[in-house]
Amino acid sequence: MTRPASTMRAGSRAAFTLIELMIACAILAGLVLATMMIVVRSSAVSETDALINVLESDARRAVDQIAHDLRQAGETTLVPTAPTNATSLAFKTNLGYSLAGVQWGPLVTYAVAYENGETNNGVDDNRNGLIDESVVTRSVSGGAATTIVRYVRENGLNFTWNAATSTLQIRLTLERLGPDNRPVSRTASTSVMLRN
Ligand SMILES: [Ca+2]
Ligand SMILES: [Ca+2]
Repeated sequence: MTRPASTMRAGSRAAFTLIELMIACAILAGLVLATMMIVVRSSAVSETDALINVLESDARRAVDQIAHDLRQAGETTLVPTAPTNATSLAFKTNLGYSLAGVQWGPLVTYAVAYENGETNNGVDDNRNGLIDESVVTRSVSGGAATTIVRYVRENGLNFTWNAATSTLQIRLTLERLGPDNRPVSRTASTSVMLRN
């Protein structure tokens, strides 16, 4: 027994509609997936941008603080003298003049120290994703050291004397883990002309 032609047309039309529906669903799923990937990617990008802003701002603030101290420093008081890629620096600042000459202030020291739980061993001891990360400390006359900035890359603080221009270059590199667990670092630097 043969089915009427109208029934066959209706059946093929229904099958065609089902295929169309499946294709439409596949396209829709693809679009949703692509949109989700764009959202996730742009979210990671904006998190990285925010982290970069924090790193740049923290590095700049710390370098500016060190430079502020150094502007009144005496060239002859620098320890080490004429530093080249030194990771610490001590100096005295000029407090004024008397008959005896320059009145030097107490010894100010900027240095790096390993972050709490970190030791110098090439291993991430405190499990924060950063290896041998440090902090920059400031101390006066050998007193208690105050941390002025954290997340300093190992050996990320650097002082270099330029005798030709009587300037001291300060470089500081900070590093933290980004949203994709890859390290993001930023460096701030400045040169200070010593007045004394
Ligand atoms: Ca670590
Ligand atoms: Ca370590």
